[in-house]
Amino acid sequence: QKSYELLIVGGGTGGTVIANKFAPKLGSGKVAVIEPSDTHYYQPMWTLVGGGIKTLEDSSRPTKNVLPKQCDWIKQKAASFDPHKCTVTTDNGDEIKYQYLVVAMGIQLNYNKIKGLPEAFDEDPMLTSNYSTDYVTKTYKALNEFQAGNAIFTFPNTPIKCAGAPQKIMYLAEERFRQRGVRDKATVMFNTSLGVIFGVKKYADALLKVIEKRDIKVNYKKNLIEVRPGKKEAVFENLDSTTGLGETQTVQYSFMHITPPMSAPDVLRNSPLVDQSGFVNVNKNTLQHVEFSNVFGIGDCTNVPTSKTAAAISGQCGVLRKNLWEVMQGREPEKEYNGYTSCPLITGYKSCILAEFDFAGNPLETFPINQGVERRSMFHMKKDVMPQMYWKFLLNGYWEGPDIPRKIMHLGLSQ
Ligand code: FAD
Ligand code: UQ1
Repeated sequence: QKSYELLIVGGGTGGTVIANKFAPKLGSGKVAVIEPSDTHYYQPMWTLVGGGIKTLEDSSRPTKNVLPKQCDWIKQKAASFDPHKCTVTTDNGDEIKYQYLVVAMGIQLNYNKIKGLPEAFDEDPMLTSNYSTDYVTKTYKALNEFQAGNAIFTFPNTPIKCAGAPQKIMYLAEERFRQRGVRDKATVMFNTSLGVIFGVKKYADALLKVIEKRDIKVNYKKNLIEVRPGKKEAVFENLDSTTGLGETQTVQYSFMHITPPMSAPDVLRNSPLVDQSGFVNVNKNTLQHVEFSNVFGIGDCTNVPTSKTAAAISGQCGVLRKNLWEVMQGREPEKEYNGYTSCPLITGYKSCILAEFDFAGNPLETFPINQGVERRSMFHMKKDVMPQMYWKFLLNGYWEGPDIPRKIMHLGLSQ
């Protein structure tokens, strides 16, 4: 049986950041990362891949190149957790013991919860999804083949990662249709399970203006439940109790971008680490597990009530670094996460609204300018600056969110 001082489960954004913060400090053989995938993806780039601005290769690096050399990479899937015995068992039956555990397994995509999926993706080239490496490269091809009819963009009835992504690709598509001269033959529609376009009012108001200007139709409380690629039909369930709850509606699609229902990973849901929602049950401020004090969680797999993004991980990783270190020294965790998260809401091939906010949904903007308007500068931030920040600084453990730059830039200014 192998044993580590720190075991990290999941080597995506959160797991890799934490490995890079602790492995050099604790030394060789002390830290292990359980991660089944050979490839690490910068998922925020997939919106741009779907829009034809970047390639899938641009968004990837070999896992071995992003993990620190001092850590052991266990190329397996975690299969079960026993936090009372401080062990994790992997798919091949190995039991690994830990002193401290960080869970960073991300969120699970459940395409199969929609009838007809995932098979329909193989049958119909006009069905796409930026959320998966299997389908993201279909998106731009389909946008270039689209001729006429309904272009539908969906938002599921579950928590998801990057709540802006389902509509960002819609704005790129709408502009691409205009560039290609097919816009007047297209009906662009956003069918969302939610009752609002975005959770923070300031940015929701800005997006509704964009939607009006671009002649996009928004249908609220509509949840995709079935796809029939042969007939090019999409079936939506009505979630609105005032207009026939549960009734279904069949809509013809020419093109459809699907954001799948998501959940905590099954392995976690069947473990003692989660709350009734299935997500890892941590203190939202300290990120320490509420029951097991030697366990922490970071990112999309936790029940921290903020929007699930890589930007949120930038806000969480410094808190986790400090608090885990305190606990390792026998002290209490003191640093508190404020819920910082961000969503660069791409609204076209040269524009972006950079939403940034905290737990309360109050805007927490880095730049001393109003970020609630479409800006070309923010598009370049998203396209050119953020990827560099991700690979060079965040993953390596050198970027702990924009708290300090925000304070500096706001010195002497309002806020
Ligand atoms: P991930 O980075 O998803 O990592 C989870 C890891 O756990 C994976 O490597 C996986 O292989 C591993 N894993 C899963 N199961 C197991 C197991 N059983 N055992 C071991 N390992 C396992 N964020 C932004 O900040 N800005 C954006 O603009 C943005 N846009 C996005 C657009 C799209 C289309 C998508 C899909 C995401 C976007 N995000 C964005 C969200 C961002 O990518 C995620 O929030 C972030 O990657 C979460 O990090 P994580 O470490 O929690 O999970
Ligand atoms: C961020 O730090 C981050 O992680 C690198 C992102 O992930 C892609 C983001 O989208 C954003 C917006 C931030 C925040 C950084 C700044 C400079 C506002």
